[in-house]
Amino acid sequence: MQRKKSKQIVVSTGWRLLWGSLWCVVCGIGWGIWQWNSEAHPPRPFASSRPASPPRVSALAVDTFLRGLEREMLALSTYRDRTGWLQNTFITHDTQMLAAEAEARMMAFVSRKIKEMKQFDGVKLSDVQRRKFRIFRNYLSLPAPSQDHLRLELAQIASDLTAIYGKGKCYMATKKRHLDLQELSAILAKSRDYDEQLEAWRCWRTISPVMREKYARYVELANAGARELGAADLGQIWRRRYEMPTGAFEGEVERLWQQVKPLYDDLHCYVRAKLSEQYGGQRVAPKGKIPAHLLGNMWAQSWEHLFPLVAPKSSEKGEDIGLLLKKKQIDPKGMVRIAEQFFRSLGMPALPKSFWERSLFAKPRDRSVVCHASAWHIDLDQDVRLSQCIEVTAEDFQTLHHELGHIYYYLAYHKQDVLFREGAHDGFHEGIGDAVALSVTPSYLQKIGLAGADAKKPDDIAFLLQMALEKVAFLPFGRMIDKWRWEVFSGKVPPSAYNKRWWELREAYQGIQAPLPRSERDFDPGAKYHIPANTPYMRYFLAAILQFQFHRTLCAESGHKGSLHTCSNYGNKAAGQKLWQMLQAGSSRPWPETLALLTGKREMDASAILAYFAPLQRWLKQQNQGRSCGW
Ligand code: X8Z
Ligand code: ZN
Repeated sequence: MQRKKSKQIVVSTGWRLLWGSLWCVVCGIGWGIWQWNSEAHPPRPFASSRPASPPRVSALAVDTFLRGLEREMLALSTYRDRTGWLQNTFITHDTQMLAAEAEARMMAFVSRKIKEMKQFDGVKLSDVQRRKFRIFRNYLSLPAPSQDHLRLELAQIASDLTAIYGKGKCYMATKKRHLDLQELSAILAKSRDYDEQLEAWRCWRTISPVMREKYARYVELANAGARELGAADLGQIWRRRYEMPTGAFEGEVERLWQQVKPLYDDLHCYVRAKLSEQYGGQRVAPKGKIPAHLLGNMWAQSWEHLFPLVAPKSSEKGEDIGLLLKKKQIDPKGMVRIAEQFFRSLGMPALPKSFWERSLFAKPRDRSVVCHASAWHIDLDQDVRLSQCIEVTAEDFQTLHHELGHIYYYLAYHKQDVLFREGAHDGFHEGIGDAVALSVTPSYLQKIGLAGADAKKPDDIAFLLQMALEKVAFLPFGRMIDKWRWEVFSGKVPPSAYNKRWWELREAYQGIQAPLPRSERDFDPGAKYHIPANTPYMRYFLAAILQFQFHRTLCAESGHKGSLHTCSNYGNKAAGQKLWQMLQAGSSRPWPETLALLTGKREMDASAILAYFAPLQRWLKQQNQGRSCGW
């Protein structure tokens, strides 16, 4: 996640920081080695033939090394994030080059430091030192080979892929013009015209075939980088971050997936039946997979836009938050203020002034930007920013809370040592804002005056169905993306099978299918942001589970009685205090400890999401009676 300023200043400040910190770190290391030498090999008057004793390095030498490393890392990551922010909010040839160079510098630094760390092999380290070494080894999501030209090539490819996605536009013949992702998404969300939706779906997938070759090369290079770090491939680096024995993390993910799969199956069965009624059994086979373009979302990853189509006819459906916001003439910035107010009601601080000055809240008309929402921690201190092309919709209101979750995490852990300024694991980071947004209930909307006192509240089932379309529908998608990537990184899936395997997994996990023939001339994974952007995805699956665990704990802290889905922690300082305490810990301890700090339990566990949706699941089972579920 990353950050701005005028180009001139970015470059000059960046170089100053770089040189300054390089100098300091060189001092630090020099001093560290000197210490090591003088302790392990005290001057001896006569040569001895005794076998060398294992190196003994003082804790101080390691601390000195780490302090230097963290200082330099801070400077480099700040520069990397400033150039990254620039590219993200202004995609041009030059910003791409700048971002790629800064990334390459960061990569070079990591390679160099990891080599230097070898001087401490066999040395007894403290828990904190060992933890910092481990975090640093797995720090990069994109480690590069140590040869300069390969490193630059990889950074360049990564930057190109992001830019191709960010600039993506395609021609829709029926509209006689080029459309971007936001416009195409709006068609999928609102249209009920099979062919129009199909055209929008197909159109977006024409932006990604050009990525295919670059992606295959990126996999080769990143794997080479990963192997230099002692991993079998890049997927292993990503999994190592969860601090579990090799293989155990995959088992953990599968365990969680099996816990929630029956709930997904019930939802799938119900939604398929409704779509079959809408589009006819020829187009949506009552026992088959659902065509991927009919679920209201470009990737069929969440289905909330289907709510009007699948909601029980006689139920009270409640108010659409997007309409409420529009009625009150609340603009994008106003939406951010409402979300900020929620976090403040939990006792958290106001967002810094610079956040309001430097963030991107709306899509600029005059330049290409990456519209996919992101939260940035530019200087790992108070320079936090949001980049989001906010539209006044319920979906973007939800996303805003998600992003502010990242930003409050940044603000909470900024006093930790640099290497601990991270989430307990990345699923925590993704789950905080979502956990808070679970408190955006109909009662809360009334309480803050967004909905009038006389506003209609949705029935429990309608409310839960709306939530399930967003949260439960997401689960298999969250599960399969990195299953695909891990297989690609391990070589199990070669470039010649990229698209085939992608659709096999989509079919198996989500029970959806491509509505048109696909081939290896296509590269459908590239049409999902996180693939070209190299953002690991398992984090979102974990977050989808964890957020309910967090919510359940905070509701207990607030003294909530009754069903979980009616709980809102708005204004509850005790709950906020507990949450803040967990956020402050950053990644300073193993995540099970941090999880226990909040929830009292060391395991991720799907029982909270199942409890939340239990009334809906009972209802879905009734509705599905007589239907043949599964695909
Ligand atoms: O990418 C995001 C956030 C930024 S971290 C907007 N999400 C995933 C996605 O859009 O695919 C949030 C939910 C899943
Ligand atoms: Zn996020």
